[in-house]
Order: sequence, then structure tokens, then C-alpha cells
Amino acid sequence: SDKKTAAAAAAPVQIEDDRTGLSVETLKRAFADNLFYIQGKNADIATLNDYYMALAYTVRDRLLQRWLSTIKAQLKPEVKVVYYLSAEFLMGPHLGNNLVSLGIYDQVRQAIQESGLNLEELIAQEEEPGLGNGGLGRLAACYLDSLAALEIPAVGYGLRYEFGIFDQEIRDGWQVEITDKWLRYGNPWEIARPEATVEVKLGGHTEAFVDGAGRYRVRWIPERTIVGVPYDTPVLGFKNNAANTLRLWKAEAPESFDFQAFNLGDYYGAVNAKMYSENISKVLYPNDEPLQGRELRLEQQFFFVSCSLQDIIRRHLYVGGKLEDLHNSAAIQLNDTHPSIGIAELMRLLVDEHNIDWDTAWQITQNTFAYTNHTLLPEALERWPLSLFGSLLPRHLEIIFEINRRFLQEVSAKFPGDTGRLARLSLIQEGPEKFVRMAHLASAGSHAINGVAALHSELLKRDVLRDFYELSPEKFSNKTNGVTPRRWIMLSNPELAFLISESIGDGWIKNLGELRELERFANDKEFQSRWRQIKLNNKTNLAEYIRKRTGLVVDPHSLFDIQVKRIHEYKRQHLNVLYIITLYNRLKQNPELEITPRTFIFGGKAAPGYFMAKLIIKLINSVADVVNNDPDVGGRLKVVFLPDYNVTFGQRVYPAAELSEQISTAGKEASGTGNMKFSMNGALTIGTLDGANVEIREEAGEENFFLFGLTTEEVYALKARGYNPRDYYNGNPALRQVIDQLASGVLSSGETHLFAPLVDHLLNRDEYLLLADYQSYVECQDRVGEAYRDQEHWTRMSILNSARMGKFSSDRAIREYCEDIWGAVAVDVVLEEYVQATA
Ligand code: C3B
Repeated sequence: SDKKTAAAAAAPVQIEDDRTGLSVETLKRAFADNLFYIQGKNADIATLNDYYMALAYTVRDRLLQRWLSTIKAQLKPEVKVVYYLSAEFLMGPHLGNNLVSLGIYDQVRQAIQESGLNLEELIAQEEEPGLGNGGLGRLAACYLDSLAALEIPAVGYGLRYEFGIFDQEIRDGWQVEITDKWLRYGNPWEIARPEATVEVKLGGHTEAFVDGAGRYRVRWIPERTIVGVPYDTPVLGFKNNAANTLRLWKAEAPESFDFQAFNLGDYYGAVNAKMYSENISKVLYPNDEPLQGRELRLEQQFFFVSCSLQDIIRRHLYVGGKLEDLHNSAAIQLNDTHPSIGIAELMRLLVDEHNIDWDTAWQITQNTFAYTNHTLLPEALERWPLSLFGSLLPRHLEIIFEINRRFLQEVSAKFPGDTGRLARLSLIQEGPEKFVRMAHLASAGSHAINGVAALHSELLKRDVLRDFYELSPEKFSNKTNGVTPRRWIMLSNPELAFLISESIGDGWIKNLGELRELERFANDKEFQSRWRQIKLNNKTNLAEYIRKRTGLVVDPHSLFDIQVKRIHEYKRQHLNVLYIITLYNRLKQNPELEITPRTFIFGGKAAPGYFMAKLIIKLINSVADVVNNDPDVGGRLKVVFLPDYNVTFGQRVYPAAELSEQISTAGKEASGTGNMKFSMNGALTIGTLDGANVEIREEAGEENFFLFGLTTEEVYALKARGYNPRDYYNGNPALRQVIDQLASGVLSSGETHLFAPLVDHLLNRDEYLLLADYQSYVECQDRVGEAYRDQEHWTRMSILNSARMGKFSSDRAIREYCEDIWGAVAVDVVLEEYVQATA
């Protein structure tokens, strides 16, 4: 210890603030301090979660300076801010990502290790905020990451659901939904801002009046008022000074007590009103492509949109802006139609509350809003019954009628006498029951409309929004989706990230196009073997996780063939199952058959009310039972359904995948984004020409992509001719055997009726053309199995896939939005010195 003292004396004295210092010593001290003073625990009684919280606060302290400096840099009249309005943000766990963004992963790992703990274990403690269903919510999260990485001023606005997407358990092969109590142990990443609360009105009726200036005006006499309280979460840029904000609204009652009712002794009635208000942000609707919305869903949409627009206007006025110039300081993006009521709400705020004339207000609105469409499924296009809409938002319905009246006048002027077109374009769908068409409201009220992959944007113009395209072609563009390489390579696949950086430098993290330089190594034996070793390590980790979660033992040397995404008929998980049964039948017929050993891994949630999707989960589990336990199979095939697929689990899955299943019916998947994450991490794709698959194949090279199935044109043509799935059943013995087995009960412990609805669908309707694509899929899968035997060639294809995915960075997508739609530019953030607050 004499030596130690001498060393300490020799070292320069370093004074670091415990809240900002980044040395291992300071981090350790801050960590211990937070455990004691914030969690109120010491090592004797601390749980793993206490340690996680202490670390989260340690990291939070180290990002606050960035956050406040960013707000200061952006709070200026000349700055244009992007407002991303989305009913869903599927952010994933924050801790690991924030360590990556701050560039302090290594110091923190060491500090935690020297404190006698394991960083990975603490990271795993975090309960992920599951405030989204799937692709749409995760896209919003990737876009916030890129906005911050590019230092674009941006705010994500959404709902602070008390219960996010349900946790999924599997019991007896069936999905069971468990409430997601993600806030149970507190959320160290959010800060409530009750001083920025806003009021939202609902219900009631409207009254016309003439104001002092003799103008005709309308006032809304609402039935109830709800209060929106903002909760802010920082979104860090990667190794820069920017920290944007995700602002989520919680619904509260204006007063916790109705004193009138209380004085009359109606205590329960008073509390009831409070509960009613708070219901609005209680729970996320668990449908990814919603069928028919409920009243509460419309209340949710209006609630968060109204809060956000009031907030946007407040900021604009605070920096001294004039409302006439709103579009110069605000670009509002509608993430699908869920926030599209914002068009009518902004009109109401401008015309009714700020006394701006209609034409000016409409100019401002159109110039401010832009709309992204995410789906072609007709049943997913939102529309609200007029009666429901009018009773909840009477003033907005009037405004929509007026927008529609003027809009249809324009249409008549451009297409005189075309009454069919008027009916098709109208914001109101006529019929015995009338509806407000939200996609039409969004399209009419925006200056830009985009799809999320090249094919999807073309189909939008051709089908779903054809009349809007013919009316205003200049509004339309494509913005192919992207994903953030920070979370989906750096954080999820650190070994691969290390190898890449060692080989080509680390510029790829901010400029994913640089991955191209990996092409040089595609044939390099030494590089190939390291590439393979990393994949094997990731597979071994996933295998261990599978064993812990399900008890199943899978072989890390088998081909890991993975399909993770929401369960939906159009995504065709059951086509994958038809192939598994086909392989199984071949092995039963000839147990000596040489096949490539495979592990089929599935993950995904079904909407609780979607019977067929739930039956598909049961099917996967039933087939797993049979295949995994048959001695004739001898372990060469394994089928795994991993429960509770979420972002955290995705981070384990993509790095371990060798084959990515992207097998939707052509023309149905708008884009897909999992397809991009798989490919970046070196998986090969088996897929149809659907969504972004088309562009992935273009980039990767057709020789590095397993293509099968009908094209969109062929799908249309076949349906137009009259599709009869039974023709395929009758004409294909292997297929007939599989379908017959489904019907017979051999795959469902003798329960013959269990899969009857599935069989019935496939044989009599088969809307998604599984039987038509079956043979092509089987042959393609067989080619995959063959190709895997040549490991050198497979590895080359794998390297080339990663090398060529630069296009699918969300940074590229966000740059395109900024340039073509938002007109937003980067704002440099200068880190302010920490200044002691004085009274
Ligand atoms: C999804 C689509 O199904 C995906 O193809 C697409 O990649 C993502 O959006 C992101 O654009 N989507 C969704 O998750 N929820 C909806 N309501 C509509 C589309």
C-alpha cells in the first residue's frame, strides 16, 4: 500500500463532478451514491433492480447537460423543428443505447465490474417501454434515433400508455395475454413536466355567434375537459451533443375531486369521473393493423394530437413567431392516419381560438402537415362512424364538412361532371352508415404524401390513393424505410461491430454506406472464418436463451431459420409451417434422407381478438411438439416458438439468424423493417417481391437472395382470373398430404377439429395465396438447404449482404424526409457549462 500511496501522490489531482465525470473511479462513486441516496439502499439489501436504477441515474446525470443545451440551441425563432406525431413509439430499453450514444460503454462496464457486478445483467433488468405494436412503432423509434444523430431539431409526440403491448405467455400452445406493468418499478428515463400541462375538450355541442368585429364565429361548448401532462424522455444523438425529446402525454382529470359531488356525499361518483379521464392513456390498443376502432381509441388519438398541437403553437409563440408563419418553424409528420385528426384540430385552433380566417388557416395547415401511409390492407384503413365522431368531436365534424365542401369544389373544377370521382374522393363515405375517412383527411390536409418502400409507393398511387394522385401528383413521393445501425448492429452485435470497425474503420456507424468496403473481404478466408465464428457465438447465445426460456435444446451448428414479426395471415407464418411439415414427411418416409439440419425459430404476438392469428401460434407449437419429439427426425429439425417477442429479444435474434423469412403475399407488406435488420447482421433472405424486399434484393444482388413466389402483378392477375386453391391441392400430392394431416388431427394430438378453420380457409378462400405459392416456396427452401452445405459460399453471400445494406440506414431515410418534405436542417449544439442555480 506504500506503492499505492506513492502512485496516488505522483498522479495529477483530478477533480471531477460526481454527476458528470467519466473516469472509472468517478463512475463507481456516483453509482454507489445513487444507490444510497436515490434508491435508498445499500449493498446489504439492494436488489438487481436497485443496481439497475442506480446505474440508470448515473447515466442520466451524464446526459442532462446535452439535453438542456439542445433545448437552448433549438429554442430560437429561426429554427425549424420536426414534430413526429405517432400513436406508437417502440423505443426498446434505453440504458445500453444511451451508453453507446455517450460513448462510455467500456468505462461503465469496468466501473460496474469493479463494483462487483455485471453490466450485461444490469442492462437486462430494464423493463422495455412497449409503447407500440410492431413495425410502425419501431420505425418511429429508429427515426428519432437518426434525427438526433443528424442533429435535426425534433420532438416525438405520443401517448404515455400506462400499460404497453401485453406480455405474451404460451400455455398449452396457445397465446395468453398478461398486462404489461412497465412502470411498476419506476422509470428513471422520464421527467414529468406538470407545469406544461394542457387542457383537451371532448363532447358537447357547438354554438354560432357573431364576434365584436362582426365576424361569424363558432364556439364549442364541451361536455368534459381532460388534462394532458407531458413526460419527457431524452433521445441522444450518437457521439454528438444533441439530445432531442420524446414527449408523451398522460391523461388526468382536471381536479382529482368533484367537490360538488363530494359535498353531496357522492364520493364514488367523484372518484369515478377521475378514473374515466385517466382511462384515455391507460392502455395501448394491441392491434397492429387495426380492424375497427372503438370510441376510446378515437379519444386517445384526439387527446395526444390536441395536446401536441397546443404545445407546438405555444412554443412557436414563445419564440416570437407569428401563426401565419407556423410552417416555417414546424414540420408535422403524421405517422399513418392515427394522428390525422390533427388536420381538423389545427384548423379549429387557428380559426376558432386564434381568430385566423379560413383560407389562411388552411394554407398554414397544408404547409405544415405531411402524411406517411403504412399499409395497403383495405381493412386497416381507418374510418370512424359519423355518429360516434360527431358526439365526441362535434366541432371537428363541422370543420371536416367544411374542408370537404371546399375540397370537392376544387375536384369539380378540375374534373367537371365526374360524380363518381367526387364520391370516391369525398372525406365522407356515404351509405346506410356514413363514415369519416381518415386517410382522405390526411391526404387533403397535407402538402406531402409518401409510402414506405418503392413498390408500396407505386401501389398507393395505383390503388388506395389513386384519385388523390390524379388530383395532386406533386404531393406524392417514396421514402423507403430504414433502421438505426446503432441499436441494430453496434448494440445488438458488438462482436460483428468490432470486426467491421477493425477492418474498415468506424465511419460506417454514422455513414452506413461505408459498409461497401467490406466487399473486399468477401473472399478472404481469414475474414470469412472470423465472420462465421461470430455468427456461431451469437447462435450459441441464442441457443442458451432458448434453453432457459423453453427448455428446448437446439444445435448451434444447425441452420438458424427465423421468422419474427407480428402474427398475421398476410405475413404467412403458416406457409413456413407447411414447409416444415413437408420436410418432416420426407424424413418419415425415408429416415436415412440427408438433409441440412435446421432450427426453425418463430416469435411474434397475435392481436388478442384475431382468432386465426392465435390459431397459427397454436399450429406452430403443435407441429413443434410432433417434430421435436419424433425419434425418426433425430434432432435434425427443431421448431421453436419463443414467447414474448419484443425489442429486447429482437436484439438477440437478428445477430444469430442465418435465414430471414420475408414471405408475405406480394403487394401486402408495405415495407418491412425486420428484413433490413436481419440482412445487416449477415442473414440471407428467403422472400417474395414485396415491400422493401425488392430493394434489399436489388442492393444485395439477386445471386445473394432466395426469391420465390408470385409477383404483385401475378397475384392481381390470378385473382382476376378466379383463384381456386383446390386446383393446387388436387394437383400437388406433397401439398395434399400436408393439408390432409392438418385436417386429420395427427398434428394436434388427435383433435381433428382443431385446425379445421385454417384448413377451411386455405381450401376455400386462401386470400393470401399460400397454396399458389407453396411449390415455389418449397423449391426455394430446398435450394437454401443445399446452399448452406457450401459454407464458404454461404459466408461470402452473408458478408455481401451486410456490405450492401447501407441504403437501409434510417439516417438515409431521415435525410430524404428533411430534404424533400420537412425542409429541416441540422442545428449545432454547444455544450453549456453547468451553472449552479442561484435564487
Ligand atoms: C407496418 C407495416 O405493416 C410494415 O410493412 C412497415 O414496415 C411498418 O409499418 C413501418 O412502415 N404497419 C404497422 O406496423 N402498423 C400499422 N397500423 C400499419 C403498418
